[in-house]
Amino acid sequence: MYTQAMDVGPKEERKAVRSTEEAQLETRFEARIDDGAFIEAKDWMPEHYRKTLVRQISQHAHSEIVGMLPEGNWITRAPTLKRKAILLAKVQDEGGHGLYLYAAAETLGTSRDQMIAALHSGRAKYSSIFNYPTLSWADIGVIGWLVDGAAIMNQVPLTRCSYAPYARAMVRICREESFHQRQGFDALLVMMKEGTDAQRALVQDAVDRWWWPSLMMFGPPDSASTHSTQNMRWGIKRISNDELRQKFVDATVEQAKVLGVTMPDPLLKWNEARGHYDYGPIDWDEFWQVVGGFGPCNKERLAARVKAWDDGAWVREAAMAHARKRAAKEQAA
Ligand code: BYC
Repeated sequence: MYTQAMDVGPKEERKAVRSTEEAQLETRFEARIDDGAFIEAKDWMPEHYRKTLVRQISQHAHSEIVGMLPEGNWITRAPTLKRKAILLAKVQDEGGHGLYLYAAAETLGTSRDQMIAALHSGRAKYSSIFNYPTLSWADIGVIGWLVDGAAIMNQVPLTRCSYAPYARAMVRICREESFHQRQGFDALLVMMKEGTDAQRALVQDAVDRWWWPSLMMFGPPDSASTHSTQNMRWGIKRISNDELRQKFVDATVEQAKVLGVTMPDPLLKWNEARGHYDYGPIDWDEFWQVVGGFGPCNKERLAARVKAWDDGAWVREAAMAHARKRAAKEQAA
């Protein structure tokens, strides 16, 4: 230590001290993670942990906000007052989820404006699933059943994520997602059990179109998942992409039997030895196309978000003017 200090100038010396301190902080941080402790916003954390969380939480928030669009498209066309009220509440819930999640990401030192600019410029991702069109009323039921069902499967483990503000936001979000999944299943059950042949055909057609994209929601296979190893190590991710996908398949196939629909997969079969359903190959080329911006509705979704942001400029300006006026009044008092 001594000789090193004599060899280097004051600047290098400070750097060496800082990096030793940082190494100690990192060791302490890793030990806390190993103990299963939660990390709070003001705790020290490695820069890579912070960046990873901002990436995931902001992408999650964007998914909730963009996810309002395919369902919002059907609010004016819901078949009954009851279904309309339920759908309105669900879409509003998604907006609320986006806001909790932006707030959780802000605790990591990134502003909401920065996150939204990243979405609008196409730099930030959002879930692939929201780039598919909602063609009939049955799609709304299927989104609740399959898309919210997949979301819950992925999000329940996030209530135990090592970053406490994200974990806390997920508790409330998961409760609301359960209601979303049930309302979707209920809407489909009514169509299947009390509906006409034409309505039953609409449900089957929607299941045929949404099944594979729902399986893609869990992300690439573990072998191609760039972030999984580090995220599992840090306790951000608790269960792998493939394991969650399998749990979702096992749960959903049983529910499909109750509904009386079939999944569009001839290879779907119970495997006694594994104790799980086997399923056919997922078209990962389609997934990467959609993630890369070339899905059926990517351009439309982003354009709708940018337009909503531009149309809302006057509200933001008015809120800022009001805040300035209040601050000036308080200062004068
Ligand atoms: N779509 O290394 P991987 C909802 C990206 S909204 C697009 O496995 P990770 C709802 C991934 O970002 C539900 N991109 O990543 C709302 C990465 O790219 P970058 C949204 C995807 O993070 C309204 C690359 O592929 N849920 O519930 O370890 C109505 C490699 O992947 C997708 C969440 O956001 C995808 N599907 O694992 C109804 C949950 N999958 O960033 C419902 C929180 C992967 O390096 N997020 N990519 O450029 C997560 O749990 C994880 O981020 C993921 C991916 C499991 C999604």
